[in-house]
Amino acid sequence: MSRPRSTLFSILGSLAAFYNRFVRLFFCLELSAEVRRALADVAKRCQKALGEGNWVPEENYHLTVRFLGEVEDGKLPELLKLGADVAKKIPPFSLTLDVLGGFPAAKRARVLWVGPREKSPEFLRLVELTEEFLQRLGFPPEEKEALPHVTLARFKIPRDLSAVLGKEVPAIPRVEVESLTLMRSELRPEGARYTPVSRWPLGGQNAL
Ligand code: 2AM
Repeated sequence: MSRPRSTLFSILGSLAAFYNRFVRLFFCLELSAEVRRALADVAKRCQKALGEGNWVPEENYHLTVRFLGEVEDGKLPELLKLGADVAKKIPPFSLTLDVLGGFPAAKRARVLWVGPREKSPEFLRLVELTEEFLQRLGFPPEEKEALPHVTLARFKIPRDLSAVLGKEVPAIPRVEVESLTLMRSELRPEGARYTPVSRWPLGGQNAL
């Protein structure tokens, strides 16, 4: 009688091992509680005008540097080294989140975001360096253009965002970027749960 039970356990064990071998990861810049609070106020105003959508919870706001997707956990040590190597080459910088936008287009948007009006050369350098190091590890190149943004909402059916995009964004405290984070993402029915895997301070002796 014990045989079927142990077979079942062994199948379940193998399944668990298989799924545990992959982790969904991305490199990002975390935001202070103060900035996230101000962004939540902006999102609330937009929500009044736009209504239904998947509004990102305040604790999940971040600036993506590079989305990696599902990665075998054996790759973690080299990704941890990569994060440390990239971070020490970029000095701390700051940016102002002062413009709202929509992806892929303002009139049929699937994403409502807030980002900096001015280009951030440091952000671009951070993305380029991460990309360069990832390609050396054999990751396929990222096709999407790097545009610093914080996603406030996602829409299943594309939306016209005209009602909110022309408006001035209420002042959001300047974002002081002092570290790079490797984040784990777990997709759950109630929404994504993000957990920092590691954080590295920017700058240091080799900063560009
Ligand atoms: P987004 O905010 O523009 O949707 C975690 O999912 C982060 O990685 C999000 O900020 C998301 O950007 C970004 N990302 C980039 N490409 C992605 C993809 N193919 N699937 C999920 N998230 C992606």
